[in-house]
Amino acid sequence: MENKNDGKIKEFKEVGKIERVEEAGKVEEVVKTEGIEEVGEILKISETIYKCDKDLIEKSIIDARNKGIDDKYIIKGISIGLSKISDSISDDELFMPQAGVATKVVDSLMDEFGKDAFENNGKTIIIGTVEGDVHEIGKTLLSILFKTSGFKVYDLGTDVSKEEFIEAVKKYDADLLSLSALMTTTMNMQKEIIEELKEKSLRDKLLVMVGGAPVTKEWAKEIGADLYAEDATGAVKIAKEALGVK
Ligand code: B12
Repeated sequence: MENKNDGKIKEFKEVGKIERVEEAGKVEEVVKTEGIEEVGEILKISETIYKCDKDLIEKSIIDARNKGIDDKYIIKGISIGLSKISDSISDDELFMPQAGVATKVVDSLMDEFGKDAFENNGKTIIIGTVEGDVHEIGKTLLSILFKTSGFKVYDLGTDVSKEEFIEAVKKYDADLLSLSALMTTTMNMQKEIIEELKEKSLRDKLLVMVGGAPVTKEWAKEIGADLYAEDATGAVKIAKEALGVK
């Protein structure tokens, strides 16, 4: 298969404390306040993630650890790389199987980071793909980006029933419920879940966000969801705004 992705992160307008600007074919990295070594490692990790190569991703993270780089910088690299993947899928620059590889590798590494490595913005998100739907790549990408952005995340996986979502909302006292559906045949579950939340009087203090390839802003409005985003980076931004966190 042709590889559309050359592995180069071409432009970061503003990502955390690093600015990368491409001018006349030359990439300039403008470092605001981070130490030089950390920035180099952050960029290395983000680029291996964007290259979607399992071995390179693992190696870049192990290397950074061996150099004593703090996990919070490693997580920043992961976040930058996955955000770029999300943007590239939207722009049709990246093949889905590649995104699937990167997401799976990163997901399998997430448990290695201690709780203290993540920022904590005090808000809790429950995420899952709705019942009857096993598509997990976009949902997992979003789940990791929520985690690396400071949210406490409970990822219920795929093919999650209405009842399981409701139980989790109660159990974890969630601030936001994030429902992914990748098929026109399963989108309706998002509606059913919102109706069930209303019936169980759980709707008022909870924001519901819907998304997935067939989901539109109009659908979100029609079923009474609070939030919609087209892709994972947009979802993080919108969730932060809606919940009033930085
Ligand atoms: C990979 C894939 C599979 C894989 C899934 C592997 C896995 N572990 O996830 C496998 C092979 C298992 C599969 C199975 C099936 N698939 Co499929 N699959 C796809 C495919 C090619 C890519 C999906 C994907 O991973 N995209 C990459 C990720 C990153 O993108 P994404 O999921 O869209 O997520 C982004 C956004 O949508 C958004 N997002 C996602 N979730 C959420 C949630 C929220 C809250 C927000 C805000 C945003 C958000 O952010 C993400 C990143 O930016 C799509 C085609 C397509 N172009 O979408 C078909 C597709 C979704 N599949 C389809 C079908 C029909 C099936 C099957 C029924 C096929 C079959 N006959 O068996 C089964 C269904 C199984 C089931 N019960 O779910 C159809 C659905 C058609 C429809 N009815 O709408 C599609 C559209 C293909 C097609 N053109 O026909 N599939």
